Amino acid sequence: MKMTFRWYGKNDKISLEYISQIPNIDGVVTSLIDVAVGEAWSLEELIQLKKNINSYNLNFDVVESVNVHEDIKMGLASRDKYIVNYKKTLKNLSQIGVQTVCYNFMPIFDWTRTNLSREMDDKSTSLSFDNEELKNLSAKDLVEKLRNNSNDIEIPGWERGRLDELENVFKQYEDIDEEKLWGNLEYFLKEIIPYAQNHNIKMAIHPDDPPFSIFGLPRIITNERALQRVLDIYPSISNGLTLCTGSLGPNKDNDLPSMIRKFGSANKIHFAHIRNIKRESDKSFYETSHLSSDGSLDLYEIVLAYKDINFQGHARADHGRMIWGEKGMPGYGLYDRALGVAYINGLYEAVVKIDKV
Ligand code: CS2
Ligand code: MN
Repeated sequence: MKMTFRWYGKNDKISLEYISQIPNIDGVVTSLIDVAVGEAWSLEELIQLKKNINSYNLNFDVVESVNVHEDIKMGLASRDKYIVNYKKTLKNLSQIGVQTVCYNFMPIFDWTRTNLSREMDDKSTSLSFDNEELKNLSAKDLVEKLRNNSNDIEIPGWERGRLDELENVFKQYEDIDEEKLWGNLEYFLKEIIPYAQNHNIKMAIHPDDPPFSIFGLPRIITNERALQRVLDIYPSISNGLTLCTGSLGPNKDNDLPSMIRKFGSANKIHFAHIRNIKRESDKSFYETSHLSSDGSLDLYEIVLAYKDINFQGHARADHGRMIWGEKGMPGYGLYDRALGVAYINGLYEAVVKIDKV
């Protein structure tokens, strides 16, 4: 398992130097954050970015994310031009040696929470999702609420331009049900996967977060059956998964260690996101520290499953809380994610060594 850390490029307050000081960090995962969704990423900028990352002795093997333009998700005629751009980006990424590209297929909203700074008993703050609260909010209310709640930081996946068009986009989704969305994903994969394979890039779809419909929008990448369906659309080494425990975890029926064993032993997990959440009532949850006893997921069992399949891919500690007075990008501060890495390192060392006793 190669341990990585998500870094938001020059907009990130966390420096590459700090990241390089976290024990066992192999590299960062990042993206060209300022390029609008749907535009091709330039080779020159990628070369610069890689140089900068490498100068801190960090690798740049994984991109998170090359986002998919809404027109592709909606299946509009204009999708073909965005697919052409997507391929250009993949080609340029392959030229700088990127191996894995994480992406998602969530309509309109990327990861969604109702509170970006819920205060815990110990005064740390955390991201949370309250399904009852969501029922009383319109999509627009939620966008406003989160914008006022994000320390003035533009949250990736929630970029202004795209969300300002909200009503319009919602209207366009009115006649897109789950099966239509599957069809649009199929169209995208049949174009992209063979191209990625020719360029030695592994695509890794990120599950929907949370793994159920919100605001009546279809969400399809939610469980084991769905992940298998993605893989069956175009079987290829380049058609794989980002197994995100925190995104799949709010649904208690998702047995994560068993999914890791199943998809991992078939060589389909290209990127592992490891974090914990605490389930509250049905469909409500909050993000906890990574520690098993703090949340609903057993991180020991999860890491053990990765050891059992001899996982050689990239992993990262996913979101963290805000602790020690840090004011950072929601979910993406330094301290708690670094604690997460240290904890995963410890679990990994233990499960490997105990095996040899
Ligand atoms: C989230 C997402 O769970 C997560 O990792 O922070 O933003 C995720 O990075 C994207 O949806 C992947 O495309
Ligand atoms: Mn994730």
